[in-house]
Amino acid sequence: MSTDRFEAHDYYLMDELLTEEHKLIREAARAWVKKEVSPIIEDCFEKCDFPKHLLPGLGEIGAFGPYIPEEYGGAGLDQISYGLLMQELERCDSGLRSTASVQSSLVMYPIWKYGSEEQKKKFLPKLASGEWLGCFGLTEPDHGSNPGGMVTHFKDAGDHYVLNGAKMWISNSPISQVAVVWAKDESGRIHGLLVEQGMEGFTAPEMHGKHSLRASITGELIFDNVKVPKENLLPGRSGLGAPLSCLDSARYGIAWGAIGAAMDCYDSALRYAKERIQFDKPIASFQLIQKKLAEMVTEITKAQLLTHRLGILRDEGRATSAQISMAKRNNVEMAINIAREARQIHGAMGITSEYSIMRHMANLESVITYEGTHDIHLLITGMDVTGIPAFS
Ligand code: TGC
Ligand code: FAD
Repeated sequence: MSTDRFEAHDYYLMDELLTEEHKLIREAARAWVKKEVSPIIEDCFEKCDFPKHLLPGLGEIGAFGPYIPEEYGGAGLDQISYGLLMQELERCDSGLRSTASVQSSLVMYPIWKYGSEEQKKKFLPKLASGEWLGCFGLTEPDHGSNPGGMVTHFKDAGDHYVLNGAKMWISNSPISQVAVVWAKDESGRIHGLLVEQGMEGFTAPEMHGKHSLRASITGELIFDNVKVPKENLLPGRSGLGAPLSCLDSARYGIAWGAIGAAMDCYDSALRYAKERIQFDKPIASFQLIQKKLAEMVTEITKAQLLTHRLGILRDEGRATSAQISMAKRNNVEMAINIAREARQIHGAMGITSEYSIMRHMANLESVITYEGTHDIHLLITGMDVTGIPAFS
């Protein structure tokens, strides 16, 4: 078991941009993670075990639906607070942040934004407290980057809908009480349906064999003539823009989360470089090691500035999807590069579970793929600056 010796480094005095409330939220999350998660996370990763008992604690620190209004059980916080929470969770493990991202941005967000008042009252408070877990079904076996091509569909059968199809790579699906499922109606228009655990014909088998995000549970969603009550359709929005708008919120959280993973790798590398003696000197005294550390802190600082500004734009309702794509893409690549450099600084020790580096590195391979791959986000920026989509 590794010991959590994390210390945050604030090179550009970013804390001065935070309110007292922001700092309190961050410190509470940091303390909870250190006490409850750090001691068990390597073991969970090694055993591919999702630490389900942490769900109420995540609810208590406000990680489920931080920006959802308090009347629905959320914490009613701003976007910077949401980001800081995701940073602290991913500082420990991307899988932990994933659980919170999915619950907040991909399950609670669409119910809050597009759900009926009855749906909000039924689902949001239980999701906010962690009593219930939810998942988001967009990706299909043959439709990943191109969700608009989905084949999962439903038919109107009078007093209910009949849903058929399958989703794959769905975080939390095997243990979720509710799945937000995106499917086409008879005219081919995409809608969100709330499919509940126990509905006849609905199964969510776990997917095995992941070498990444092992402390997070991933599965399929299989619909075999599932009868979905009509009141379970999200009435507020249809079309591909509906699920993509949820991704905006989740991708924003990932941009902050990736900074957390990078901060952890940098902090570990800096400490190790000062403590490790070779050629009778700390390796931190060698120029090549200093180059790595200097570049790490530079890249983290740039990402912090980019992401803080994005948070302000989101709070003002001015952030564009393309700006979010830029931050997600930049920060995840930054974090994966830092994890690789930190691993080198740790020498052979870097591949062991004594340090979090290798786990972060493996996790970030999922993070750079989900919520839009690295190249899809590049194409989104390309489209934004040229006005020409190059997806197909
Ligand atoms: P396109 O024609 O560009 O757009 C279709 C409609 O959607 C609108 N739109 C958006 N609306 C809101 N937010 C966004 N970010 C939006 N992007 C596009 C667009 O304006 C249009 O509206 P309308 O009214 O004109 O119909 O769509 P396209 O089919 O060409 O695809 C564009 C593309 C490739 C960028 C998009 O499909 C995409 O982002 N693909 C990546 C798929 C993806 O990110 N999947 C993620 C699955 S969920 C997940 O990974 C969870 S991991 C969870 C975890 O564990 O943390
Ligand atoms: P593909 O779309 O097949 O892409 C393969 C490669 O082709 C990539 O490099 C991609 O960039 C490239 N490519 C594709 N299209 C283009 C193009 N037009 N131009 C250039 N290159 C292109 N999905 C959910 O719906 N819900 C979840 O909860 C969820 N959780 C996940 C958890 C994990 C651990 C993982 C790994 C994935 C999860 N996903 C989830 C799925 C994820 O969103 C998809 O894996 C992702 O969108 C990419 O789809 P794909 O894997 O099918 O890759």
